[in-house]
Amino acid sequence: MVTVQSPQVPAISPFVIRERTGSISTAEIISVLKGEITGLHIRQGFSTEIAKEITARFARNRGLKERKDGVPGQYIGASHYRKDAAGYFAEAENEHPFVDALFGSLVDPVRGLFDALRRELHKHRIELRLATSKRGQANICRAICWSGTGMYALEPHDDVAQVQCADDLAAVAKNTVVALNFYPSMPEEGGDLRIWSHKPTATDRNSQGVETTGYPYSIAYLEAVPSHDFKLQAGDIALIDGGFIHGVTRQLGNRKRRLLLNCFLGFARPDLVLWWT
Ligand SMILES: O=C(O)CCC(=O)C(=O)O
Ligand SMILES: [Fe+2]
Repeated sequence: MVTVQSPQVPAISPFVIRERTGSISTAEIISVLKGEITGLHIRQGFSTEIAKEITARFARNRGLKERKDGVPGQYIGASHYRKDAAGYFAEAENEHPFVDALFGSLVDPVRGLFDALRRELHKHRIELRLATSKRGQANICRAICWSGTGMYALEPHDDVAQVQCADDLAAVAKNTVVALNFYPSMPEEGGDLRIWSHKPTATDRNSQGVETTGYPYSIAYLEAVPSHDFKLQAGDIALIDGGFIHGVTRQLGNRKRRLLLNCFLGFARPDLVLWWT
């Protein structure tokens, strides 16, 4: 008997989007960690002067390199994508000085947010710290310019599949994996962060052949799924539940590059939140 497998139809997962101008609050970050908010966009969330300084430091950083793992982009720092814990923490240790050089002596928004969130969680007896192993410690962020040339500068993906492979972080994958993004530089047009109303399961990933990577989902698979575009500007901050499929639309206009500072965080235990890249 021949069985014909029906194509997996993506289920719609309702999402909650919040967009506003101003300073980010730790209460909102905690709401994203708890899965109460799916996407949070804070316009003008950090100083454009600091944004310019980080962008200039990125361009002259000696640690800037091309990604060689099938995701087109240039970056500084370490990525756990397609790595086991040993490979990831070794890369993180190696890249640490280059990540530090992005900020120099600046009072930067990434460490600012990390410190404020650590103080707030501490009040609730929850520890926030960088993920660590015998081989080293995660960096506070990585800096990336995506360079895909098709419809997407970064193709649709989820951030959870990659974590399930990185031993120590696997506990976090059972909870909300939050992607935290700061945008020091944005093109005149395009480069939107698009999020689809679909949180894939392991079965969905298998049907798309992305069980260990979560990357890339085809445009056909997402065709009937509603989406939301975050229109970003330099100085904006965006947090999303990385379990929902998201991608970055093509950049239009060449005068300014699109630069992202990115990290991930999530509950490893009810009393521990880990932070990694
Ligand atoms: O560049 C962005 O806005 C999103 C980045 C992202 O999805 C990732 O680094 O996994
Ligand atoms: Fe992502």
